[in-house]
Amino acid sequence: MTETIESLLKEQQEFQPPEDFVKNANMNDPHIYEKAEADIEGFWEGLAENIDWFKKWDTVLDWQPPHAKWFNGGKLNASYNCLDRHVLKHGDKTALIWEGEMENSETYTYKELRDATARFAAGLKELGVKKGDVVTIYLPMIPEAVIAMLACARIGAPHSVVFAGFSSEALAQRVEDAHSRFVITCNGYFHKGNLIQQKERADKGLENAPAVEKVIVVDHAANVIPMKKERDVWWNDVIHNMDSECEPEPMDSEDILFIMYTSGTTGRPKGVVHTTGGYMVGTHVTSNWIFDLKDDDIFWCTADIGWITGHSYLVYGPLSNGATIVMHEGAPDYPDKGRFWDIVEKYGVTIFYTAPTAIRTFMKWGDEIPEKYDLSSLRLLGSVGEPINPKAWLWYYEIIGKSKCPIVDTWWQTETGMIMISPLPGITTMKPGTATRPFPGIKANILDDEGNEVPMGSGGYLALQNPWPSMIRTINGDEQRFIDTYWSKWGTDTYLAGDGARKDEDGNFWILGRLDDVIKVSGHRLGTMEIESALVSHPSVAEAAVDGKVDEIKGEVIYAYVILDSSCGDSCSLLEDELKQHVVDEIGPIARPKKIIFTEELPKTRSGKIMRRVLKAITNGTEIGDISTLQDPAVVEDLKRKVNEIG
Ligand code: 6R9
Repeated sequence: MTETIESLLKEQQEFQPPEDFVKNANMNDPHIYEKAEADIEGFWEGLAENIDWFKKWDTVLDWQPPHAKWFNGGKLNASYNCLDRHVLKHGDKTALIWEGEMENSETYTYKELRDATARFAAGLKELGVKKGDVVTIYLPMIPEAVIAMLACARIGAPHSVVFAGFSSEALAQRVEDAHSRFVITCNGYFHKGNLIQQKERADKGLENAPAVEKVIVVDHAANVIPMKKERDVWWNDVIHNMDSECEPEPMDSEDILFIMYTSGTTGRPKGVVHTTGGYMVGTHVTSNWIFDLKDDDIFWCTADIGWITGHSYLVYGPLSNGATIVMHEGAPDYPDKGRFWDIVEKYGVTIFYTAPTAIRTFMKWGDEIPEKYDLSSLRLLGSVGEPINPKAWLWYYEIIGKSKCPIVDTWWQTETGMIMISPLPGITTMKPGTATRPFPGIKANILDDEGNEVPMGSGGYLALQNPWPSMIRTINGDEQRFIDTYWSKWGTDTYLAGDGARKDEDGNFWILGRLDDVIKVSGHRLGTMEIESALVSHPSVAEAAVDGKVDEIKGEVIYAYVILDSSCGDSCSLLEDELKQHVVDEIGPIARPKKIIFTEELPKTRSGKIMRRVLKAITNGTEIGDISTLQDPAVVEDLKRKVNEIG
């Protein structure tokens, strides 16, 4: 009992950034918020000066809701900003420290990374990749992934990174949607000591993508693989004989830098389009102010480059700041549960950015693991991907940060490109569990269905009411979906984030989680309908409904309700495994349902729509509410009983 009270009191507790931190912070002017608000365009224009432009912009912002053009007329190159401009100043500074799964490592100075990038960029050109061609990158966490991204940026070929853990099917779908004729993959990689046959997986997917002309293969795991004549070429042969003088292509500010596929409310993932100038300005300044990057920092963002966090805060943001980044291939528990802290100690990591699901896992493993390591180099901690519960926040603060590192709880999305709500570590009073307040220049609010601000403390829809430089420009090939998804609830000038939130009396934003059919499993964003379409593609499944169940460690786990074509009788448990595997094959291991519940009926309205609200209550054992509009209210009791039985 006393422990509960104590922890409740702690949750109310406020934490001030340490004095030293405040004094030296890159941004410590508490009036920055009002200053930005007084002249938002001027604010962003000033920040754009931190990026090197081959030609300055004509206009800061051209806003025709919901279409924004930032720094229009300006010309720049993202790879130049991440590499060349630092080489001019300190080419020998370490840019990238790569720590492999097998405890092997590599480092690249800025000059080495620039040269490797330019060489590969020249090789891409030689293969026929032209400005505007989308290049799909299907690589694990290896240096070549960063080099490939930057090489694409260098020649103006938008990249589309597909998470290496995604299945063949998922790869094929994304390659096709992006009309990508070039794919970069590797022969294999290791995950927890097991060899993953990446090329085999890519080949299988590419059977369904005949338009692909070239597949570049990194030899990472030395496993022998078949190479398809004419189509496949080794990375080393691509760079062979190339010199490192491939000039960065001057890109228009609004030219596409990359496409990133993410989950939405339909079965089909959407290709979020980001452009060059605004994205670079946004990720540069947020890296600088929120992560307080200094010349001697060692910055480790644990996100995979297959997600937006890996794009913005492993690659573009920190490298455009000339920082030293750590990239880790592998899992936090391989070869043992101290792996992350071992890396922090080994490289003297100063800034560490990870997800709440990882923090909760470390917490479960016990304090004695991190306590074995010297974590004294750490000076700032970050969290991203889902709400961090106060208990996990406090653990992170005390056990990892030794009560001396500010924590930045950063709320943002694939679509926003950059962090939107977060403490500024040299200014903000922290409260465990809240991402605190919008970044200067960002206008966030909590609205009701009609678009009115909700009373203080009430829950509502999180909305963004100003354009920002790194905002999504469109959904690849589906402009209507772009408008319908984000800009239709209240009008084309207000962005619907999809999250619920509330604001407290200090103006802090508390994110309550998604209000749509998106779920977050271990910080990975998945669409319930994506998993449903995977399930119904199995010959025995007639219908499926998927839901997220709240989970202490993973945030949410997947519950799938399945109606079969015919009864599975005694072989239900066999089929359960088969269906789980089927989802893994269709999407990837991150989408594996935790439980499959076989049923005869789903909670549907009379018009046949699944009532998600009711399903959510069944899955989570919460108050069901009004079910009078259900076709067959008896199904609720039946499903509740089944869910109860499996615990
Ligand atoms: C960066 C990223 C976006 C969704 C977002 C929200 C959740 C992210 C959060 C958070 C609470 C935070 N989310 N950060 N919720 N607190 N600090 O995760 O992008 O994969 O597109 O997911 O993640 O629900 O809407 P993405």
